[in-house]
Amino acid sequence: MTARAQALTLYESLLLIRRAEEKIQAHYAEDDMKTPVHLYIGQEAVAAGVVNGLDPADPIVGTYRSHGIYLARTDDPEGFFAELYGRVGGPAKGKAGSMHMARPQDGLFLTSAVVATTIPVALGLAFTQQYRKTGRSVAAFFGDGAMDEGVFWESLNFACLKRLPVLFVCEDNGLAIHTPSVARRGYKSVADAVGGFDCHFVESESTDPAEISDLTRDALARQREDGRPVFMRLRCYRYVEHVGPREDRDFHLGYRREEEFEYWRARDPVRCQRERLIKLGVPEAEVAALETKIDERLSRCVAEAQKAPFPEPEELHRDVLA
Ligand SMILES: Cc1ncc(C[n+]2csc(CCOP(=O)(O)OP(=O)(O)O)c2C)c(N)n1
Ligand SMILES: [Mg+2]
Repeated sequence: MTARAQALTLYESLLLIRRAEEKIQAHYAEDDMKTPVHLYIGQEAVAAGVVNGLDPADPIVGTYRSHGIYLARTDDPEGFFAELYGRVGGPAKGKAGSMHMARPQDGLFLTSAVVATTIPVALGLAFTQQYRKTGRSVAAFFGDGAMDEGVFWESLNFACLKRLPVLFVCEDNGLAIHTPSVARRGYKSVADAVGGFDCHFVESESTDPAEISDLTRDALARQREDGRPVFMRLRCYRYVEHVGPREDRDFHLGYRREEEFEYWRARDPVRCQRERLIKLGVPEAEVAALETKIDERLSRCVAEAQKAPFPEPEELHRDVLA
């Protein structure tokens, strides 16, 4: 793929995530989306970059803040909005909502509201890849808050011990709800703490999805060479409140400072990628046409979801494993 085509693909991926979430912000107050929403606005380069760097067949697990990986992996905003509106066309037939978006046929196996719980599941998926010699690696996305859970460290330990093909992707926005990481960590640095384990360690605060994609690809190549798992600490910043659609920033709560937001917003992934396209010589009209295409597609997704049927009452007990 040429640099130009790659830049366009990544811009489309970033913009689909950003604009889909802006649609949520625009419609949430109508109270038809019966689901909590943990928006990803500001962090898009992580999902777009890592998913681009993975092989499309590499399995993925994520958290309740997984709109980005869902859209980047599936390119299915139709199902995405159906799920948010609780309609049958959603990947879980409208029974999961925002926090449990998954589409196993695209390799997105599981996301969950319970912090860190999908990480050991990623190890199970990775063991399957190792046992069946598929050559695939499993990406486990989680927030920095998941590193406060014992199961994270057990999983890292076991993956290193057994050389499981896992890519630990820590989406480090420095916050767990309203608690900054400095108030939660008893270790000096993530690099030191994770550096003691027998894995590859990658750290970045890039908001350039191409750079993150390259880091992912390189790390996977090293992992496939010697079998050691990879830990990627990808710094990022969430622009809006922890949960909910409100556009106004929550600096008045006092748990984070506006200067941090300004620092990150100066490197906003979507705006910077647009600037890169123009520098690469993509005509303004071509970029604008792409933006219109995405906006129109998303408007259709919302309109279709709003009038789609709800699941039948019998569905309540279907797909339930307990
Ligand atoms: C096991 C568990 N403990 C506590 C919570 C409550 N909780 C919800 S979100 C959250 C913070 C997680 O922060 P992080 O993992 O950094 O993800 P982010 O919201 O920053 O993406 C917590 C503690 C939970 N959902 N699950
Ligand atoms: Mg966090």
